[in-house]
Amino acid sequence: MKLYDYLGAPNPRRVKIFAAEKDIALELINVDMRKREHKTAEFMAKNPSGKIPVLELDDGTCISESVSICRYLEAIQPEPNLLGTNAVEIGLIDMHHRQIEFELLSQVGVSWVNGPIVAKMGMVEPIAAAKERSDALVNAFYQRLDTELATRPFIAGERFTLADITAVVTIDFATALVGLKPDEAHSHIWAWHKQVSARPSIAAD
Ligand SMILES: N[C@@H](CCC(=O)N[C@@H](CS)C(=O)NCC(=O)O)C(=O)O
Repeated sequence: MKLYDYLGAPNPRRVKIFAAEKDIALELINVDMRKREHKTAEFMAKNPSGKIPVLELDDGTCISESVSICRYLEAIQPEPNLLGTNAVEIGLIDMHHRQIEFELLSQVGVSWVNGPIVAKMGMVEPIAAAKERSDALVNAFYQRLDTELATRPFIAGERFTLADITAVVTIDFATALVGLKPDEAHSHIWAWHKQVSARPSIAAD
């Protein structure tokens, strides 16, 4: 199986961590985003959205969307389970994961797109007011997350799941490239971050 990837890009990173947790080997194909290789006709035939990651199966089937790829990987390699084993757990993990995606990752994305690095690339006109709003939403979400992580060890409860993978990848990207590092006072976030970052799947990436 091939994974179309770009080093440092958060979405492929979460798939690579998910696969490593399950000891699934992926052949990584570098798509140079600086050269816009993700917008070529050849790549758009694999994913008309023009985004990475894409998982290409040996028969040529292409699956895009990080979570869809993770669902496929969980189906072919159920252990260790990362998406839930019974109805309640599946619902709760999905709930927490969607909140991380829709309330944190998406807002970090808005701050990124309207921030100085993307502006320097000259691809889109930054909207300062949009960044101001998304920065505030990210910081408010960090505050909430810190409170929640005071009551449980992992994002979705008592064990490590896809929700932790998406959260750590989002926070690392926000810290390194978007200027949105969680405040040092968020001790529960940082204790959780230290614990998950020590996992071989995350430390190796
Ligand atoms: N919803 C998609 C988002 C994928 C995505 O936005 N990937 C980024 C790299 S991390 C990308 O390819 N951006 C290029 C673009 O939006 O044109 C997923 O979860 O995989």
